[in-house]
Amino acid sequence: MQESVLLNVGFFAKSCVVLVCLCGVHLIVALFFYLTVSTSTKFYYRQIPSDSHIVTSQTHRRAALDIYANGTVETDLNKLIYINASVIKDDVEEPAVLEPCPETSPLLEGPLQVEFSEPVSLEMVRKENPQLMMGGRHKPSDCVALQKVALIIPFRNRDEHLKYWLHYLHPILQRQQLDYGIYVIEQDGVDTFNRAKLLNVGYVEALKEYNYDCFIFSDVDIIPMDDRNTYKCSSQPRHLSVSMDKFGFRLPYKQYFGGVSAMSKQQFQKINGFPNNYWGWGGEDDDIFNRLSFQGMKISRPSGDMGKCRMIRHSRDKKNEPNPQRFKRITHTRQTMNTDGINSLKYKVINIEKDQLYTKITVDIGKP
Ligand code: UDH
Ligand code: NGS
Repeated sequence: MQESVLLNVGFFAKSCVVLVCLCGVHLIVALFFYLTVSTSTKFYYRQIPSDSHIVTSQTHRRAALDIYANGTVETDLNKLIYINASVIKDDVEEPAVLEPCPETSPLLEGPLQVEFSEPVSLEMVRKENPQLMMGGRHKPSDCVALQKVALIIPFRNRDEHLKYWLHYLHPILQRQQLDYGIYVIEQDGVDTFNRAKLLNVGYVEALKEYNYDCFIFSDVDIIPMDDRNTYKCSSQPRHLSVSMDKFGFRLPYKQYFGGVSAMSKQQFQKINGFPNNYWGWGGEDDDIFNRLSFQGMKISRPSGDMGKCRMIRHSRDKKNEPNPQRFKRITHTRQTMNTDGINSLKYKVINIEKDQLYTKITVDIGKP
């Protein structure tokens, strides 16, 4: 009898040990899964690039969960963008969904101090803008930009001006919440300069890289003095440098369209781009104005207050002397615009340089 009681106690004790062991194993397994999942969540968040779009709306997260699994997916769907990471688990993963940016950016500061007395270096500008992607590209991280904007700069031997332009413009364009890229189009060789042809090249080359819908054509020496002068396109072609210091902060004449202008892809195509045959200084901007008005478009402009800008003082460049043919040419725009433009553009790309701050494309555009 005593023996059987002892046997029963022994059996009971053993059962308890087994039970405790089972609980332990269960705990370890639970702990293992908990740790694995939380680590993968942390990993997921680390994997999101700095420029991707992180989201808060729970409804949109659910929608994205239903639609995508595995891999990075970026698509425009009902104006929302979904970016998913590897493993999707409804209660763990939070796919990124973005809403469109507001019509007016909340980041704007208004009037800005612009001066050119302190020297700037490219290294310094790179450090000021660590968030840029190669080629001088950027887009907002918390909303979908309303426009994809290519900024085209005609260029030769103006490195000092380019540094100031990049120093001032990158922060402004980011505050304006644009999805943008900077294209410096450099004329190769020493022949007569041709601003409008370089701008045509910039349009074509930028479109090879990304589906831009808006093009800003900017001289390298003009800096806006107010970030409310948004570098984007409107329903009509837009002139942005309307109130320059060198003209006493006024338009020099009503049809003036030089300096900085903005045109959508459709507007640019409608006028067959810019003329290719204005070699040397002057007249090409008047020809562009003529093209736009012959196609029934009107110029839109910011107010004189918001449109204030500064030009970096400089002397006339070599091989950009006033073009003696310019007055005659602008009287023939109607006859020439359908055959001289983007449809007749010929050039040869010599080099493409990708910097953090810009894409520089050196081109042979021939000579007069
Ligand atoms: N550009 C160059 N290199 C050149 C010529 C022109 O990069 O050799 C580009 C540059 O982006 C410049 C734009 O073309 O901003 C327009 O050329 P511009 O600055 O020569 O034209 P602007 O009308 O000046 O601004 C004309 C000469 C002014 C002489 C004033 C003398 N006091
Ligand atoms: C006009 C030129 C434009 C030029 C504008 C401003 O006379 O190309 O002056 O020039 N048109 C002709 O010559 C036909 S500026 O004062 O900026 O040098 O943009």
